[in-house]
Amino acid sequence: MATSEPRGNETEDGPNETPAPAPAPAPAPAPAPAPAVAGSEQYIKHPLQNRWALWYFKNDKSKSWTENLRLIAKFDTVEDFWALYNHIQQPSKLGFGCDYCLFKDGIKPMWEDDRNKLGGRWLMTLSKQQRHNDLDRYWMETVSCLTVLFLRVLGEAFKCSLHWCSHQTPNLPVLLLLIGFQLLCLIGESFDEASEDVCGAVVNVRPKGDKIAIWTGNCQNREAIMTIGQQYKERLNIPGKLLIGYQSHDDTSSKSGSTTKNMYSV
Ligand code: MGP
Repeated sequence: MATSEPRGNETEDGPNETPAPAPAPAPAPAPAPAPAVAGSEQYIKHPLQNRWALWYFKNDKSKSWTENLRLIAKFDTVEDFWALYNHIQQPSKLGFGCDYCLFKDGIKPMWEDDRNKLGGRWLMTLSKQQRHNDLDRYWMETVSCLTVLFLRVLGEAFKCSLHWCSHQTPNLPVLLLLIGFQLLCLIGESFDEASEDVCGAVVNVRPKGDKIAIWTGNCQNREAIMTIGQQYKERLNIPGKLLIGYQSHDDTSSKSGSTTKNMYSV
């Protein structure tokens, strides 16, 4: 797994500018499953059904939007996901204007990609207060919803994380993440067949309020989109009366005002 590391600290005025992560070297093709060593024992990494790519966007005004987008790492095992997740800054620590994008390998996190261009996104807009209260948790939940394939290897992944805990003395953040993961596994629901439609997810850190979105591949696939939206909302525990909207990328990219009309809402 190749990684580089967004770092930043928050001040009272909001997150600082963060140094851009170093460009990621091309990741080696992943043997699945790959043997790994834990202490004196060998164990097998637990493969996901998709390989995922994590991207980082830093808003440098001297560069184009595309140039500001960098690949951080790819992963296709549960273990590599957690290694990466533990290594990078949580969204609430990123600077304003920064994004994380987690997309299936082969799909670039942009409207123009063939797998996105007919699609759209379920968009959650957060209040400024929610940066402290909800942002990191929502992103964690989003990522876990997205990599539904974790849930297909649920039993194995669960056993694996327990095994890992019992053979390591993990630091507190790792331990908390593992506990969180195990809880998510236990309560997890998947998007089922609709997960095929999922392309990725994006978190935007913005002074006006942060945003988290799940991108899907075809805004005409009403059934899949509604399934994803309903399960996502349940997963995040969003109250029923609070609507979230789905907007096509076409509408978003051609909008003239500050809002885009919703094609669907749940
Ligand atoms: P944004 O980063 O998605 O949201 O888009 P932000 O910063 O909250 O702005 P707002 O317009 O939603 O209020 C900001 C700008 O980044 C867009 O207006 C585009 O210029 C550019 N941009 C964003 N995306 C997702 C893309 C993309 O996929 N492709 C290209 N070419 N530009 C994009």
